[in-house]
Amino acid sequence: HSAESNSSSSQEGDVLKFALNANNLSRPVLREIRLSAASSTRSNQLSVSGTSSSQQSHSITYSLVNLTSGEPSSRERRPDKKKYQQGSLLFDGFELYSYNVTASDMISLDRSIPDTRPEGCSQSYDTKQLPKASVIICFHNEAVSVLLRTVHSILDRSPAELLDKIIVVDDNSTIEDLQSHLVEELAHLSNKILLTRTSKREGLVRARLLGAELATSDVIIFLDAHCECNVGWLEPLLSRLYENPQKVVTPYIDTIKAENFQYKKSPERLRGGFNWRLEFGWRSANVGAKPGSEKDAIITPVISGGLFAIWRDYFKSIGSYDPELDIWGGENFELSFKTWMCGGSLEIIPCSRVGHVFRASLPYSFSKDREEVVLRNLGRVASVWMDEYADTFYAAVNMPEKLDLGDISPRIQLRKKLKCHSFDWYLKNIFPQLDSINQETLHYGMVRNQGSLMCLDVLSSTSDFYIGLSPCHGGKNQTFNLTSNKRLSQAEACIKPGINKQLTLSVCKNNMSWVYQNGFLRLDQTELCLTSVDNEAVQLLPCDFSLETNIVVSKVNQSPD
Ligand code: UD2
Ligand code: MN
Repeated sequence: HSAESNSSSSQEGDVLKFALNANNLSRPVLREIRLSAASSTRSNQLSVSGTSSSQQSHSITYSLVNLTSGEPSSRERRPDKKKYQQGSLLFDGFELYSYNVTASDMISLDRSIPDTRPEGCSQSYDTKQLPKASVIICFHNEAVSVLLRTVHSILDRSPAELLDKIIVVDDNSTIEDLQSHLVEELAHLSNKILLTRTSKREGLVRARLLGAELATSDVIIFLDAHCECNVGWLEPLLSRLYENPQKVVTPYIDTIKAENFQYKKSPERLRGGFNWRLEFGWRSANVGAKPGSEKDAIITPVISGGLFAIWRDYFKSIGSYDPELDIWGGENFELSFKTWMCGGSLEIIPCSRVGHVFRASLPYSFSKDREEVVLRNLGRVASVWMDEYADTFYAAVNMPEKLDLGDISPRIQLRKKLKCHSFDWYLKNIFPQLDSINQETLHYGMVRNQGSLMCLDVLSSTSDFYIGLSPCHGGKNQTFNLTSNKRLSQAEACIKPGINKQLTLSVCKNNMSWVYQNGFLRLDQTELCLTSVDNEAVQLLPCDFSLETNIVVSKVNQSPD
């Protein structure tokens, strides 16, 4: 794309303010670029490196408003932090959104995206018999073009007779102008759209609950504010729910890259999983399950949380969400555990594809300490739903004792009323793959070097894992499981001797037994112990029980100090 300057005096370093007119933006968006040597050419032609993953042609016109150097205009919605890169237009906006807002602004709101459905998905559905759905989108400080593209993709790719409303809940966004801009943009799009705003920041759970209350359709579907629904996304979800109203179904989530908004098909046959810290992760669906054809529904122990469809009545009947969950985190576990434990099921539908911008970090404020907010949410969920296994969660995260979970009695009541299975049942029947801490576990948690604040740590996570010491933090790489059958493991891998007296992590085999003796870890059948070298490296050296350098295992849930 190129733009022509009406001034002949532009030079390197000047800031060029311009209005960006993209398809379907009802008014131009003001942007700035700083001229670099490459761009301030004789003819004043700017070469602009833009990104367009669209297969559809669309025009972007830069109409030049002014050419000045100086402060950004007051209408600039971006924070004042400077993010310009010489020679590149793609100043991004990562601090505010954790995605490249400029790239999004340049792409048509109605772009076409690759049809990523596996073969055999394009069957037609009898839409007359399917329930109608309302889509609920909650957001806090999302970029207008990103949110609008989410809405456009729903309107463009849903059969009108199946779409009741699109309910957009602004969770008290603080970015100037966002609300008025949106009201204007959304109003003329469709009369199915309902925009509402919370009077204070509620967090995504209460914002969703508010959205759900405004819905009157049989089915509700939640989406994040940075999604794109793909062709035929809606019918397979509704058809599955029509067959069984006690299911929670999610589309198969493709990836929209945060750097350039490229839409990418995700690897096939993944489902949700988690570890003892209740951290969600994608796992292969073919482990411990009958391999299915690519288009078959995938049963999942847990959903990632943002994108799912559910009968409105069923959502209510299982107690929707715990309204005490704040800002972000935990609600996907609450919904997943109780769905399974109280008689329902969770499925991912590969024929329904929706792209989502996976962000490397959450850009918004948490009002309180972020880790505490998330831990409190997870603590509430664990305390209500995980029975005796809640202790394992507490041990794994080093739950601060002072953390007040608030009143959980209404949720305990709910669980009683629903007459649900135990968490033990869930683990045995739905997620037996969870690295099990059971009767075999002797110690779980950090392995701390006696007298220091250094802990055993898996220091490299590429092909070459090796074990060393680093300051104790209790994170994933410092969490080990010592079992009565003498395994010292992390997740599904075991610690074993490597080259040069070093230790590595690899597939568990019989010859890697450890004996925990007088606080020392000795390799079974040998006189070699885990030993710290300069409180930094870890080697397998002859045991010397008088040596202070030998490593002492700290007990479950013991904090570094
Ligand atoms: C994942 C889920 C997300 C949610 C979260 C756990 C997917 C793709 N995403 O995180 O939906 O389940 O895990 O809680 O499965 N928002 C508000 N108010 C807030 C904070 C966020 O409305 O105070 C909005 C936000 O603008 C977005 C949605 O909630 O539309 C989810 O937030 P996110 O995208 O930051 O979370 P994500 O995708 O990392
Ligand atoms: Mn998201």
